[in-house]
Amino acid sequence: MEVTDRARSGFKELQEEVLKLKRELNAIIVAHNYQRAEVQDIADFTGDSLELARECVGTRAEVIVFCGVLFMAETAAILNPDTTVLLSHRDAGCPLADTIDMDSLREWKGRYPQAAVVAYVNTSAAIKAESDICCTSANGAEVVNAIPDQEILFIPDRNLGHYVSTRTDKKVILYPGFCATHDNLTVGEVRAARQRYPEARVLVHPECRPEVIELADAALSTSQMLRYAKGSDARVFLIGTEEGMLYPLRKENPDKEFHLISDSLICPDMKRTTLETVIETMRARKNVVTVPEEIRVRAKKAIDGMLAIS
Ligand code: CIZ
Repeated sequence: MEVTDRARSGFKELQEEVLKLKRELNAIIVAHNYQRAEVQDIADFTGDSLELARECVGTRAEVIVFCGVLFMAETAAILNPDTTVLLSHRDAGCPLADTIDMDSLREWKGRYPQAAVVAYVNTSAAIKAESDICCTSANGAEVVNAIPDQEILFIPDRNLGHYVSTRTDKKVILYPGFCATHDNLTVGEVRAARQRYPEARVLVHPECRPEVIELADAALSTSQMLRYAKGSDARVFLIGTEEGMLYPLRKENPDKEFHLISDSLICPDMKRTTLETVIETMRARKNVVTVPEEIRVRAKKAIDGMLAIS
């Protein structure tokens, strides 16, 4: 998604409007690594969902504007109960998080009553509240290996769960959810990209299919990709995650080249947020994300369990 100079000057006015509203609302703005470049540019913090939620803890701002998708804004609301959290687009959801609802979780728990439920952060607050502990794509294996249970019901991403299972001796039961954006990346696309850039390092997200991960040099969360690219002496990288990630990678490493493995690595929900939707959200103080206290307390326990380990 290359941005022309003309578009950039259009963004400038909108960005100034966002900054004005930010002062009026006493707000902070956080943006996920997958957001549009012009949205990342107006954020006080960018990062992965957990980094952002933690960045907000202790904020003196009255409002957190979360540019991302619903489960991420919920995590911010869980960790910051006294601050108003606004989601940057009303319909920005996560199809992966939606692959599991309370009925299916209870059914799977019934099938494996002895298993500990490890929930990827890409789940609703209600699902987190029904789980034993959370994990992110950066710390899945660390969490699974740290808890005493030998049998794990990993929800909802089967690819991340499979990746974790290759890093533990424990029995990992996979729930069949997946992120369509990552799951669509194919072995053929990775091979073709490698042919175009034979010298490149291939970095993919662990939400990709096992056979794609096998072809990569590393399977990394977005925060890990940033650290890897910075610390690596390689100059060219092929990236197998959502397109928005190219922006922070290029910004932090102007002397290196980053290419998306496939043009289809675009999450429609992440792209719903634009500068216009941020402005509408802030002007109307709308899309307030709340988590009922009874759910919040139990979901926070699952998140805190992870934070104590990782
Ligand atoms: O937790 C996140 O932010 C997600 C969804 C991905 C990542 O690797 O950062």
